[in-house]
Amino acid sequence: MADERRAASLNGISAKPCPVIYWMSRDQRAGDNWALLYAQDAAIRMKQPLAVVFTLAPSFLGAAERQYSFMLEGLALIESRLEKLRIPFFILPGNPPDEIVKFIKKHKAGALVTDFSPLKIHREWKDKVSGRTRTAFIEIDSHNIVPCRLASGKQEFSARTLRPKIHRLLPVFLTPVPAVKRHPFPWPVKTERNDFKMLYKTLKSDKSAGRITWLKPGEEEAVKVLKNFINKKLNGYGADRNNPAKDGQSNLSPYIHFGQISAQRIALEVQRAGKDVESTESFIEELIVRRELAENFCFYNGRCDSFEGIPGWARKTLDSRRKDIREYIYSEKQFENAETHDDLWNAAQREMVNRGKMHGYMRMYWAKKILEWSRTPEEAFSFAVRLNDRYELDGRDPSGYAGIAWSVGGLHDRPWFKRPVFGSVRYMGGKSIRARFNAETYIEQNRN
Ligand code: FAD
Ligand code: FO1
Repeated sequence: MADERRAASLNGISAKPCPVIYWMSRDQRAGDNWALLYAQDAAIRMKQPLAVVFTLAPSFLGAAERQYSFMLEGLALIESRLEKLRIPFFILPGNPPDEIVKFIKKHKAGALVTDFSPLKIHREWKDKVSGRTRTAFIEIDSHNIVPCRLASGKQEFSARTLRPKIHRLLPVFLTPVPAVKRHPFPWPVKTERNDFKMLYKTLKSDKSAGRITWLKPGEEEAVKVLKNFINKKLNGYGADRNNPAKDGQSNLSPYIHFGQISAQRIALEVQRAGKDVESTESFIEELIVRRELAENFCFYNGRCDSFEGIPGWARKTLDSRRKDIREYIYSEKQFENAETHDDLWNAAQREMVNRGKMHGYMRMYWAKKILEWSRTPEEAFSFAVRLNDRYELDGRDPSGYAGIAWSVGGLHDRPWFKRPVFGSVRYMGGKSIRARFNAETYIEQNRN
């Protein structure tokens, strides 16, 4: 059964008994998908066919070949899964709002269902669609365990303020997701399979940040990575997750970012496994509270991807430090080429460029040093966003924007002792971080 509590009507129009379309964007999976379930329920109730549409933008927030190929390979696998469920899957290249409007008009859709995203770009797409059609348009939060709108009605101050709100609602929302059925009302015309060769040709993505091969895309691979994490790493997560020289994290963020696995499924499997209590709690805190705090930030703060989005106190303290002498100043190119004086920072940058995924602990150090070694905090923020979004497989995500805003702009944090350049934004020093783990091993692992 669909879950009405996850739904928000985007135009107040009621569904009509005509075909139902699920416009998939962020939750790229056939299983554990509340938006697909909602669309199927509506279609079955009205005895109508159902189709899934993905609109493929030629460029998307600086995404490069590595992210597009991870996404398209995942979409190819969804096509096969949906085919077995008698649900056609159309991938339409072009400008997303234009393409979806043409599609719903052509097929005289009775309802358009889409997934939730807090990002401005998706909200702009949706506003354009709402303005151009009279078809019922419903958004379903299938990405968050506690739907973002219900978790809180405002931008939260910190994890401390969101945590109790999330935990209060977890027993209501952290439940197994029903399976999608074989659809009883077939699509009226026979559909061709998507031509992925042609689709690749429509992209204007940067080819120099090439494919990543150590992580394989898709729903099934995501489940394998989850199982491997539960069996081999979860017991040690509490101790190992902050050790960049160890492979102690789950590596699930690229799958979560593209929606190839749901956070809900991950949380349920991790809890069911009954592993070390402290490690399980620490993982759940990251997966649910920290991740959903980032969603809350981007949903209620339209400038989450820029310096303008940081809290007032941090802007003030950084403003007061504009004239401080920077011991080193690097250009974006020098950062990109890992040409700083700091071999630990360079190793982190190389890890991101070569593997498409920098260790979580190093991401904080990496962004804080960009602030320390840039001309202005605005420049630092935009360098960090551009590099993160170009090279990280999980980039272009609320968690990335919140992570950068935390590091550069004190978001969700409190004022610390005053220092040059940082003011009272929390500082991270090379010496103290090197003392926490075997930095030489990490540098060696990421030498080239
Ligand atoms: P695990 O430690 O196994 O955690 C499991 C899941 O919990 C993650 O997949 C993620 O969904 C969530 N999570 C963990 N840490 C955080 C966090 N600090 N904030 C929010 N959610 C978290 N995350 C992204 O998904 N995309 C990004 O582009 C991104 N950029 C970041 C940039 C900076 C400067 C910082 C400080 C953090 C960034 N993060 C980003 C957050 C975090 O570092 C990654 O989510 C994590 O390292 C992903 O690896 P994992 O899945 O192996 O993590
Ligand atoms: N979503 C779409 O609906 N269409 C796209 O063409 C598209 C491209 C894309 C490329 C890289 C990437 O990281 C994400 C991309 N997404 C696209 C969206 C994505 O699934 C997420 O919704 C957002 O990045 C928010 O997390």
